[in-house]
Amino acid sequence: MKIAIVCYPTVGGSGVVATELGKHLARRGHEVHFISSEPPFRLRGFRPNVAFHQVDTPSYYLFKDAPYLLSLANKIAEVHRHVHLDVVHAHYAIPHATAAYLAREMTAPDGPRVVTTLHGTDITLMGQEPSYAGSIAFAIEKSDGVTAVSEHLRRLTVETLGVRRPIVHIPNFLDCDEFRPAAPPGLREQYARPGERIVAHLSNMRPVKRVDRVVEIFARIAREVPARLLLIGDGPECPKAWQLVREKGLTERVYFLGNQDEVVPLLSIADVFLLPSIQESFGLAALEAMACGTPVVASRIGGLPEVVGETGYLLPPDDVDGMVAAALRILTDAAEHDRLAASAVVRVREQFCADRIVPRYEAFYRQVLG
Ligand code: GMT
Repeated sequence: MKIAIVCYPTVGGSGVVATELGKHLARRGHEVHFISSEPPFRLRGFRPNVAFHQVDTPSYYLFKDAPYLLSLANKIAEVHRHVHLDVVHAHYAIPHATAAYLAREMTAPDGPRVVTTLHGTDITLMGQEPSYAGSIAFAIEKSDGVTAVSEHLRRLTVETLGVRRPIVHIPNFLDCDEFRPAAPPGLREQYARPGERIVAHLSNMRPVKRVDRVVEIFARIAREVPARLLLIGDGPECPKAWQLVREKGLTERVYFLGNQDEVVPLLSIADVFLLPSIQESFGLAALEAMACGTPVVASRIGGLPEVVGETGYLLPPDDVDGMVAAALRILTDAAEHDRLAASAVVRVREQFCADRIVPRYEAFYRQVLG
């Protein structure tokens, strides 16, 4: 098939999943066309069967913001006219599903089929905004096929946006050859002294991730056991976290590592992974930690129970005491740590590897193509 993948290029789960899907589809012999404002951050180097098409957004003094939606729709239509796409797969509904819909109408009657994957805040935050809700619901309804990354998100979309077209649940996935426990020799010693425990958090540091709470939980853990915190990622909440770390006198114990291309080594040296988000439709970072053999302590919200299952501890998002206690249990009881770590690796391998999930997208495209 000839498949266009439309996604955000920035660090964030939806862009990561879209990029990995495109890479795997290309490896399986499909012709893949990424369409975005920049090359997606996990799409590096030359890959057979992969092309990247950059969307230009010329500005004009009348525009407050350049109309990306129009340029994107135009680019999808242009690519289609040239290569005859079978499917345009929009990752994250806003504005990608609308652009794909416009492109299909612009190239009717031979336009590509539109598949939209809902990732989370496109429904849970932006989708609830009165200024966006109607047009988002419309674009979802007009897609030829819609998927959601968790059962929770699928249900929520039907309930809150009143979408009537069937939405298929296809979970996120990982490349299990890459995501596995792999701690490079000597790396742990770079971050922790012998006997110290390592706590990790990975996110794009948006308010929903509650990075301040990560620091708070860590501060309480560090009172009980010698420990270090790895904060992986960057985003608007970072300055707040820096400040909190200084206020709590933890500067020597917390590493702000920023965005990292390769997270497997860092996740593999961690003893526990914290994700106390307010919302999480899936929680790809938790899945990545699990794959690296790191037990998760996270909020029992959204799609996280579907991801973590019984392999970690899930608590109400406000239950800081509970999260501290759960993390301490993992950090002080080696048998409990090892039991959770082993079951997390098995769960990822049995349910969330690319070789299980990518064929489900292929089958879905075929179904949509009739
Ligand atoms: O957090 C965001 O708003 C970013 C968004 C994204 O585009 O990466 O994250 C959502 O999609 C990820 C990939 O499917 C999920 O793993 C995240 O749980 C989801 N974020 C939220 O629901 C808050």
